[in-house]
Amino acid sequence: ASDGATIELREVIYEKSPEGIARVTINRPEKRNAFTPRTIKEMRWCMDDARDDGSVGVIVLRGMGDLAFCSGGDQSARGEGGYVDAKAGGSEHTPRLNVLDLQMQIRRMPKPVIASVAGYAVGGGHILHMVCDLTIAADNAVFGQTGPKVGSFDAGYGSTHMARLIGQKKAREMWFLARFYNAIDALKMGLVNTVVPLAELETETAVWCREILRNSPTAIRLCKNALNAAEDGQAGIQDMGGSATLLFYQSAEGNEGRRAFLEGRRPDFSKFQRFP
Ligand code: 2NE
Repeated sequence: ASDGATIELREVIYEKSPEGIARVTINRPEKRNAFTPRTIKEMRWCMDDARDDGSVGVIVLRGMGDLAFCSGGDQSARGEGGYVDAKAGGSEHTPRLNVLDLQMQIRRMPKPVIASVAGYAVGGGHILHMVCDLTIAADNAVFGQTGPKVGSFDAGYGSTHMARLIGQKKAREMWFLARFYNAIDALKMGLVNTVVPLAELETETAVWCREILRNSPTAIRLCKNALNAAEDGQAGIQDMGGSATLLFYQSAEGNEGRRAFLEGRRPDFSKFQRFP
């Protein structure tokens, strides 16, 4: 991670390939890959590492096994006030909904994040795939929100981004009725990018990653910024602004200001063109 701190990964598997693909796998198949605060903490660490590692160009998010991508928050870890870690003590015993932080982290990741979905992507797991930039679904994938059945909801991206993806009527249907939808339904609704046979999910995901890796990382970063900014308001503009500053810092004009300050002279910006 950026601060050099490491974490023991117990509920997540993190792998990086030499070609630039980082893979984050939720590893709780016995619970259909439901997440606890600990799972999310580990996923956030992996995302941080993938962001900071310049050799990583694409991140794949997936679940262990063929039965589930993620079944949302672990209901057995949900106490009276929210999700807590089992046998946790101290601050870890505090109820928290840190999956919202992970959603924002994926959204702000300056590299594409691809959800590779086999089996169930439901509840908070459905929202995780929605906030990913692309979703590749296996033909056994099942999508849906279960919150209204178990006394939960996501009134953030889980609702508003969904409406952007599939439209207001369909989003209301998904939340109010809490039905499940198969992969073909999801493709028709615009929830996923493609559907492939389960046996081909891993190879097809790699094909998409490699195609992205051949393209300009800066162009992709700015496109992601722009697509987010239309929806994310000031936070989206800040993210896009950060990318603009990053580029400006690499320019001669940006460096003239820095150098002049360090050299104790007036900056000379006269040599820089004012583009039409
Ligand atoms: C995912 C689904 C549809 C799978 O059904 P099935 O029949 O394939 O498996 P089964 O037998 O239900 O589940 C296998 C094991 O996984 C556990 C089950 O309890 C079962 O355990 P055992 O009986 O073998 O001991 N399991 C599955 N999902 C779990 C979960 N989320 N928490 C704890 N244990 C889970 C079916 O299992 C299902 O409907 N699961 C519940 C989905 C759900 O309601 N998720 C929470 C929604 S709320 C949420 O995620 C959320 C939010 O709405 C807003 C913000 C943040 C989070």
